[in-house]
Amino acid sequence: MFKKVLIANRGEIALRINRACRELGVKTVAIFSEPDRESLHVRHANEAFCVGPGPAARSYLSIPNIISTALITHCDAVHPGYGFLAENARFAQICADHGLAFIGPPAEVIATMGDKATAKRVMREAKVETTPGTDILESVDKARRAARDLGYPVLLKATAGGGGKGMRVVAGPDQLERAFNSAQNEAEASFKDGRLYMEKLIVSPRHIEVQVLGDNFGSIVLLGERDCSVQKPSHQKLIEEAPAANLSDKARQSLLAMALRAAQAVHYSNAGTLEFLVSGDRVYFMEMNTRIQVEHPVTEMVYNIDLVKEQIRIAAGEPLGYTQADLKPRGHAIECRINAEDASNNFAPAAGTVTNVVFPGGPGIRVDTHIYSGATVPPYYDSLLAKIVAFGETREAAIARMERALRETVIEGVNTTVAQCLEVLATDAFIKGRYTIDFLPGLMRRDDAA
Ligand code: MV4
Repeated sequence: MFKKVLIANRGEIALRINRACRELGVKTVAIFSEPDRESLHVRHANEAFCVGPGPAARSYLSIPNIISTALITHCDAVHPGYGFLAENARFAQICADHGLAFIGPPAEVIATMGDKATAKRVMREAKVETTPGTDILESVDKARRAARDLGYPVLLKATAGGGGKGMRVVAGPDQLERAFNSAQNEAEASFKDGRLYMEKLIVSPRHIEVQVLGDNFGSIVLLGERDCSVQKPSHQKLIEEAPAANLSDKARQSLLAMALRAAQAVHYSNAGTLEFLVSGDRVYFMEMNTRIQVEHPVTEMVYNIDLVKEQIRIAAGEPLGYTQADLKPRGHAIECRINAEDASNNFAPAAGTVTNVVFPGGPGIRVDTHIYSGATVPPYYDSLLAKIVAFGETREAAIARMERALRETVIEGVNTTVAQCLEVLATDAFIKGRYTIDFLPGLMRRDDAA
């Protein structure tokens, strides 16, 4: 096992990683930016070092500052968390080149999955069904022909993208050129890579993802699915649950079979997530995320497993020590993301000081947060304040518990998503477990009109 891990992140996930390390008897080194000096992740770590000013490019994304901190403090591994450098193949390779174990898959796997068009090609070759579409399109002309073949509506996507950046729905041929140019410009500006590919638009699918764990000896297990369809128009997830409600046996079987084939095809190791679009019984591979995800706690609750500890053990060279048959889910878990946001500014992420906070507790409730009364929310980073997770023996019990927990929650000083979460939990579509990716934008539009 490692002796000391550098946690290359901030916020709740830095705390989460610190907890896993402590329980494994591993020492921790936190890094922080100047505005994060008073953060909980700094206080809880064995050592902590400032790596730069507020803007992430000069602190949490500064590879030289992070690597030199890890080397000076004699760390033997780096946990990147999610966001920031978590899916940066160059960072993973630089860690390896400096004798630091990167707690994640190998750099080549990150690079392959990070290029979305390449990832789809690899999956098609592995006989995993992907959304019908093209490889990279070199010109508007090629895009026009491809759209005619696929049939409108189509979707242009950035190969360097994911998460919706550089993505455009094209309803008909008259919109194609404009959409192509604006998607290309956005991708070029965001990723310095303007290359686009095209897919047939799947109308009103569910977004369901599968958690995988692979060790360095070729063993791969699946930890079921999460339904992440409750997302804002900005593609920010609001509520996730495990297992997915009302998933047909047929859809679940193809989802899991495809996830296993996909993970095996790239010899996946460490924790990863395969994202699928599900429409009726049809399942299409969309992307693979080569990191621990924000919503990992819902899987932890139903599988009674610590995914972050598993990540660390795997990176330290330990075998999984269990097989698929040993993994049996139980009950139901729901996560609500509590973000700071400005309701008067189109729910944009907000900064400020949390003047008073009381988080919920009691049976079946888990709260992952770095927030305390007096904590500041700097403007530089994503505005996740807390994840409230409710477990129940049934979906109904989990919903009731979540509602109870949200009503116990007090957060003063910044506006949050607590009310939005409560609103979703009260809808017929959510209660019945019959919702798709169009559900939340629809709910929000009705709000705007009111
Ligand atoms: C799609 C799609 C429909 N058809 N691809 C959104 C983010 C990026 N990861 C891919 N996304 C989508 N790809 C095809 N062929 C719909 C979406 C999509 C979406 C996916 C998951 C969750 C929420 C979403 C909201 C809007 C669009």
